[in-house]
Amino acid sequence: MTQPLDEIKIGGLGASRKRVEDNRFIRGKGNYIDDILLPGMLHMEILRSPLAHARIKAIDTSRAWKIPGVHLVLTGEIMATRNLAWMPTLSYDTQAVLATDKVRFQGQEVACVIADDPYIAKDGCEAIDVEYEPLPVIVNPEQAVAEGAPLIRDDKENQADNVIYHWEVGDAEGTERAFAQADKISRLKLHYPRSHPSPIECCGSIADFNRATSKLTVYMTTQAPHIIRAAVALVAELPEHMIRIISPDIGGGFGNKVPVYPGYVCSILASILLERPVKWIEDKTGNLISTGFARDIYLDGEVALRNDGKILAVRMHCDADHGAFFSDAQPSKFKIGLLHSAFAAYDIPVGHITARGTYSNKAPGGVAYRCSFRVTEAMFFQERMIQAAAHDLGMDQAAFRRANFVADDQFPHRTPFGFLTDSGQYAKCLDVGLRAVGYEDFLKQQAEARARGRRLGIGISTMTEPLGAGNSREYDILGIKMFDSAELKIHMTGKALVRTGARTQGQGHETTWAQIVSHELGIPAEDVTVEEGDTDTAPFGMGTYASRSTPVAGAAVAMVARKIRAKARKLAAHLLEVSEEDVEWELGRFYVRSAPSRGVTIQECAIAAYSNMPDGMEPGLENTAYYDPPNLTWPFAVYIVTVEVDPESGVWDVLNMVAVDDCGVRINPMIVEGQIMGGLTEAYAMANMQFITFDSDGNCVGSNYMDYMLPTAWETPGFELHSEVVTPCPHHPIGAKGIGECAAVGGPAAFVNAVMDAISDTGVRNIDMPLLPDRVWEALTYRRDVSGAPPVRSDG
Ligand code: MCN
Ligand code: CUN
Repeated sequence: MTQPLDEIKIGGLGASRKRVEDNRFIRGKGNYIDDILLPGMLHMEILRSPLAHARIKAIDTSRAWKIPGVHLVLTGEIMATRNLAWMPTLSYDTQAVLATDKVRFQGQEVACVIADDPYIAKDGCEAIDVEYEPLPVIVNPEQAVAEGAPLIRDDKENQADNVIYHWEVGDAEGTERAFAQADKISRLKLHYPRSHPSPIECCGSIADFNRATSKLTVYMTTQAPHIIRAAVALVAELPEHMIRIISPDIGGGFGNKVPVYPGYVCSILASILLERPVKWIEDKTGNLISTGFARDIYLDGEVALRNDGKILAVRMHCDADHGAFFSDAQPSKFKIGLLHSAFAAYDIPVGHITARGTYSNKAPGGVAYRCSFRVTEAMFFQERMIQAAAHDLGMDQAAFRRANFVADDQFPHRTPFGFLTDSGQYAKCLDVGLRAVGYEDFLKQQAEARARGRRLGIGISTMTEPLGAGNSREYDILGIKMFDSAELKIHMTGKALVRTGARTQGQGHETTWAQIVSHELGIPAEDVTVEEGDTDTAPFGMGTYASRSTPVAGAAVAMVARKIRAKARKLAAHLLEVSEEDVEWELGRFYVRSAPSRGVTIQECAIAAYSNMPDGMEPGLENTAYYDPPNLTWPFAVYIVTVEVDPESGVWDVLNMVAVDDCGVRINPMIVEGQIMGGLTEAYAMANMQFITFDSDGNCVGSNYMDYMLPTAWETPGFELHSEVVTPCPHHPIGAKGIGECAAVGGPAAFVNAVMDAISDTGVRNIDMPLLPDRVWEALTYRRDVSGAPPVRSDG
């Protein structure tokens, strides 16, 4: 008898396998975009606008052209001759590639210089003379809709004001009726500030157009190479087989590398014009002031309550500031993304959400920074409103949540805003968290400390996130449905190559996809190579964002492995000289049901596929599977934070943080924990220190790492992670749900709620993030809410 394979030992499902990609990263052998050198390559730099809103009177490039080593100076005027001064956005708006008429935000791309090296190109930018006529500036929605506000998008026909859309969902009348019957109405107004993904590697591209073959190859920092290829094909009217997008190693994406940026487009046109490779590498300030930001959204929310703690209805109005162009890279038909996933974990009979999007003189963006398209805002609003409601009712915040959660036997559950959540054990997660943090004890300590003038606080946040966009009935990008595919080739030696259309940016796909193959076929994970990111070799896929890789591409990997197993079974029957019905499968091996010791391994089937196949069978052992997810996956988490606030300085310290994440079956528990740690770190940073805002002239405050801080291990508190709650996803082939963003989505409210709890006796209802010491101090000292909405004073 052969020993059954130990799945953990071969690196299958549940193995905390070390990340194979780290082997090259920690040796400095990664292949990032700036590592790539092509023969004859030129370098591009971008001239950006110093002003937030101004008419361009004249651009004089003559001095730049004269600099030795300058090959090309691109302006909007030249782009316009190719119909490329403007480009369409994924949200059906238009965005300037290089400004022609006006600049509409500080940092907007005005011209590009292509030269022998980046320094000459930079000198070239400085030699361009632009004459601006300043215009009044808008930095928030209130200013955008004010009487007499300057019209930002005067380039658009039929755009008479600065409003992009009005949107609503839910039942307005039913909500009204429920509010009329409420014992109490709890109201909260706040601003979720602009935040920035800020990956360590900035954006960049190398365009390489070959006149002889007419083929355009672009190396690009993109999370979604196939979508970029489709967009280039549509915009440049080039056939797809003449375009190759390669996304090399990516130094962090976090949503920043989903949108299409002017730099990409300009490097492509420059390469076509010059017939040489053109490299563009963005600098850190360029990244912070001009690329896709996140959030910047205002909430006016109300909860209708019964005295016994039951939530009767919720009502929310949200004002979203999108910046100068509506360029949200999100695939839903909903203008405000998945904001209406709010309250999905709570059993709420009725609700109504209205939203308004407006333009402002700020860089475009809004949806992306570790979020499933505004889920971060949705969960933040939800958990801040829940805490305020519990406080207003005088109820314990944990008990209030438990009383309103969707119960385990209520799934699939239809939310008042139309989502269908799939599964979960919400109360159990909460209980695990409360026990871990020592809830009852902490409440006692808090009361004792308060009596001695010390301010302790405890904050709870929960989140459920719709991950895995999305089923083809409801999601598309430019009409392209959101399925993904995986291709699996088993070599004759039994080693394998798997490719998907996702693109890892640090999440570890090279490690985890191999584990799925290992789980399905019993091939050791170390025998499976994973490739992603090259549209010439990878099968079609919609890319990596919204933690959709495991839900969609990962599912496709499982499905293609099953196709391979089905063929291998036929080979096994042939080798064992029995009929297929008599063949049984155990991990890595087929055997004869009546004689279990007679069997063949998957590796023996692989060689047979090339050397000894039954009559009539096509040789080879490879296949492709497309996966159209039936629903989104809905992970759940509870985050609990305890803090101490120093009333003298407003400084707050985290005493303890507990995280209970249920993302279904964990493929690689260590990688999942890494994702949660990273997300909590970012959540802490958003709540505590990341400050990027604007003064009344539209100057970006926070355009560098002195102001916009990245937390290091020094600032970051420790986190205690819990993995004991596992609710397998009912519709995913291996029961996995996404995890990549959960902690960043649910984390911020836990920190803010903790600080608010510590000062709950002051009557202060809200301090906007980041909870900088001066804001907390102001709230404590003057007993008033502190808004973080721009404009800020720029004189310090
Ligand atoms: N995983 C697992 N078991 C599960 C779920 C996931 O082992 N039940 C593993 C996956 O196999 C994968 C990783 O965890 O290796 C993340 O998987 P998933 O939740 O599917 O998320 P994606 O791979 O689609 O990653 C996207 C997500 C997003 S949208 C942002 S933003 C973000 C995030 O990932 N950006 C990141 N985490 C990041 N981590 C790093 N290091 N860098 C980024 O840019
Ligand atoms: Cu919203 S950031 Mo991730 O989806 O790439």
